[in-house]
Amino acid sequence: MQEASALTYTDFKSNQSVKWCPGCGDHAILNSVQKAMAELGYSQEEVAVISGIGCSSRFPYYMNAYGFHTIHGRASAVATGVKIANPELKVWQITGDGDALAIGGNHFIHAVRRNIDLNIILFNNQIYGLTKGQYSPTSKKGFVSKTSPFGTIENPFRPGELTIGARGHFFARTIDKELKLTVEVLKEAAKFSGASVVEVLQNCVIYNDRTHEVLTEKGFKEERTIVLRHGQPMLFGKDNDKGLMLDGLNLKVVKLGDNGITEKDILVHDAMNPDPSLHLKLANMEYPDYPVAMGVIRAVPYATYNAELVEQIEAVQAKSKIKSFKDLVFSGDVWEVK
Ligand SMILES: Cc1ncc(C[n+]2csc(CCOP(=O)(O)OP(=O)(O)O)c2C)c(N)n1
Ligand code: SF4
Ligand SMILES: [Mg+2]
Repeated sequence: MQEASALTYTDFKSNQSVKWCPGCGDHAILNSVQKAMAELGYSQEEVAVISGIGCSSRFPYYMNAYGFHTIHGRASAVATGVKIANPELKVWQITGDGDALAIGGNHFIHAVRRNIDLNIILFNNQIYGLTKGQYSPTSKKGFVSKTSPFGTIENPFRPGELTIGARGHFFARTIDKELKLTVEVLKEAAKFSGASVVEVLQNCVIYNDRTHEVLTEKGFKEERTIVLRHGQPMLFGKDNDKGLMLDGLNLKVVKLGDNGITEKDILVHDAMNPDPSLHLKLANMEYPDYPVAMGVIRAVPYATYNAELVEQIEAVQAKSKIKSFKDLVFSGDVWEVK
């Protein structure tokens, strides 16, 4: 894949006026996606952006590329069809926490399990934005909303846990405000062959403002998040003096220098390990017990459904008398081989 494009990010902007609320995190994600596509060397006609329904799902209107704003919860189903019908297309699926994990939960887990080559960007604002503030499957337990006036009494999905539990091979996390990291992660997801799920923590200024603020607060974000990079030690903190170690089967936060701990004792990130155990623990880390993991947590190469489907069709066709419809004749009410 070519890295430098003749196109710039503005070439991926459509002529539509962007209708998201001022200050919505979706604006930054749109810019990051456009920048990533330009840096990946994409041309507009090789990209299809498929969404469901939600504020985030308005995304295809704002992209100068092929696109389809489909129906609620069905982004994965339509994106699957698009990829299978034209495997050459680079298919980016845009979906919200409601669209992907409530009404579309079933389609989402099966697209992930099948490892269809899609770039699934999951906008997680922990709320239904478009329908004006109902709680979603990722809202924190106890969250007060129009549909939970006394607080929710259910545990939220954790998108990373769900993706890995559905036998997903790629999961990454980033946050709307961190444009550089988002572009980096989106490019990694695009280069990965298979279903890449990128959870983007997104702020809805109207119905769930500041829900992720604890992770972006100036002066604290380095203490409350850890950016994982394949092959690098799991270090974090303003002075890069904290790290992660294993304590039995659990992760433990340690400080370099305490009890003689040196960088050599710190875990090195292996995003390509097929064993999902450690990736699951990293994806599930929550503040304040742990820093929240950002970056590519899991990226394990594996056969894709779309490639295997093409191979299977070719293998069956090679042995079959039927090469095309021309080899068939309609006889009575059935098709028969000529
Ligand atoms: C079949 C169907 N059921 C319900 C709705 C109403 N509806 C539209 S968007 C939405 C939730 C959107 O939430 P999310 O996917 O998190 O997107 P956001 O607006 O937060 O970006 C719902 C329930 C619908 N459009 N179609
Ligand atoms: S309602 Fe929330 S998610 Fe929707 S556009 Fe406005 S700020 Fe963004
Ligand atoms: Mg939402």
